[in-house]
Formats: sequence, C-alpha cells, structure tokens
Amino acid sequence: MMAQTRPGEAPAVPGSGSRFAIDVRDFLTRQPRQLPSRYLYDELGSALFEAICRLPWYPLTRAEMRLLESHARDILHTGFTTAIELGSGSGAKLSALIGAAGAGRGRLDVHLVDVSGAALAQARRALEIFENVRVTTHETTYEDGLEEARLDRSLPGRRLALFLGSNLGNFDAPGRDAFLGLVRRALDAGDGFLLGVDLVKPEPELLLAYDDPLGVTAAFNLNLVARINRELLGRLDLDGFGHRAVWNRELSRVEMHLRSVREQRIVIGAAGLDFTMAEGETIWTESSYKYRAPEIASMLERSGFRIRSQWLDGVGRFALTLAEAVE
Ligand code: AVI
Repeated sequence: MMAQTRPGEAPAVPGSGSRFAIDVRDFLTRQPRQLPSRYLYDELGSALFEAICRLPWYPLTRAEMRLLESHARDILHTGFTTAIELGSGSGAKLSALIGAAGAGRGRLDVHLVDVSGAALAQARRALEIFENVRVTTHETTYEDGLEEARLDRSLPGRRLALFLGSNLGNFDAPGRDAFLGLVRRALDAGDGFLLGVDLVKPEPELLLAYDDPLGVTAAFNLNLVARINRELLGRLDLDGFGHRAVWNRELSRVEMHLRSVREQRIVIGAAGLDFTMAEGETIWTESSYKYRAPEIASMLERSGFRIRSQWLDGVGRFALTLAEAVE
C-alpha cells in the first residue's frame, strides 16, 4: 500500500506524491497494462524524439516541413495577425512557415504554448530572429495557453491556431474531439486553424517508422522504464523488456508496447507497486492514429470548422489542413 500523506507534509517515500507516481500506479494496474504516452517526454525522451524526427524511416517531419514551406504564402498572407502554436517544441515548424512566407506578411504576434520550459526557450530564440514578430511563451497546458493568449492579445485581426507534427494522432477519439472542441471554443468565427496529420500508409512503412533499424524508437520507448527507475525508485531490469510496434488496422493506429521478455517481478517503490509480469505480457505506451484525408476534413467540420485548403504530401503521405472557425 502507498503511504498516506497529510496536506503540506512531505511524502514518506520520495516521489510517491507526484502525478507520475499516481499515474504509474493507476495505469500499470489496469488491464491491459499501460502508461500514458506523455511520460515518454522527459529530457532524454524529448532528445530521442528529436532524433526520431531525423531518421530516414520516420517521414512525418520532413513531409510536414515540405508542405509548410510550399504553402507558407497561402497560409500567412491571408491577414492573420496572431499565431498560437500548441505544442510548439523547438519552434522549427513555425520558423519554417514564417521564413518561407517571406516579406509582405505584416506584423505577427506569436504565442507558443508548451509544457517544456527548455523547448520554449529554444523556440523563442528560433522565432525572435524574424522582423515584425513578437514572441510570447506560455509554459502551461493547451487549455490555459489558449486562454492566456486570448487575454494577451496585442493586435486586432484574425488569429491562427496551429497544431502540427501529427500530435493529434496521439489522442484517442474522445480526447481528439474534446481537443478540437477546446480549440474551436478558444477562437472566434473567421479565425484559422492549421492542422498537420499523418495519413494511413502501407503497413511495412508504418512499422519501419515506429521500429527503426537503428533502434532509436526502441530507446525512446525503453527510456520510460529507465525513467521509472530514475524517478520512482523502480527496480526494473531494462534487459527484461523489448520494444514492439504493432499496426492495429481495425482502429487505424500504430501501437507501441513494452514486452516482458520473461516472467519477472516489477517493484516500483514510489508507486507502491510489487507484482509479477508474465513472459510476453505487454505495457501499452502509445497510440499513433493514422487518418485518411477526408476523415480529417469531416472531424474538423463536426467540431465547428470549414475547410479552406487541404494539401497532401504524396511522398510522406501527410496532410496539412487549413480550416476556418464558423459560427
Ligand atoms: C509526437 N508524436 C506525433 C509521435 C508519433 O509519431 O506518434 C511520437 C512518436 N512515437 C514514436 N515515434 C514517434
């Protein structure tokens, strides 16, 4: 059992009161066993994800960059005065868009929303080099960031919210619809929404993207086991787990799992866990939903948007959709 802690009192076991410890205890005792994918992104996990984006087998980032650069003028020369990027990371995508839009874009008030302070600092440096761009960072959740950006509005005119990198693919259907509703409610009719989403492609390509021959994605997944050891007094054996990527065709998603290679005892002190995993038993760590272009249009329409343009990258099979909030 986990030790009880009174308000204001330090927990008896270091780390046991953290959200991470509570979630690990909750999700690892569910059937099937699972862990929320947001915990993949500690400092090392974020660096490994940046490396994944450069892998030749992970085409998403390059496909989206090609689309942003090719259509930057169509996107930014239509009178937007404010851009709000949700999950901006290093700022590379928005920088590519602004850079490719060139002169004649007008002043732009940029709001970056991310939970990582280090990523926001990097993104600020990348964006402050542009003329006529004012950068404000919000180290918070998407919901609070949208609200802060609304209150801190400095220029009149239409706003553009951006959600890129196929981050939408990591939401399940209820989470996705809740997120799209949240974005719509934060915007006024006439404001824009730019969404980058990865498309369904042949299974071998999908599996290579999520189980690359260099083992970077495996390291990204296994780092979650290492993180539990580092932060939650875990005593897990890294060699006891293997990385598995599975294409779930019915649900149109690539799943990442950690597979127990043998029967083993799992002890995580700060989560109050002590149980046995059977050989072959898995922990589901992430889903990446893949869409078809018309599905993206209909889910946006259901959430209160009208499609202005949809651009597809045939090589990487990726879609960039510009939508407008409607009454
Ligand atoms: C951040 N997200 C969109 C990535 C994806 O493709 O689902 C995370 C990732 N997982 C494994 N490789 C990359």
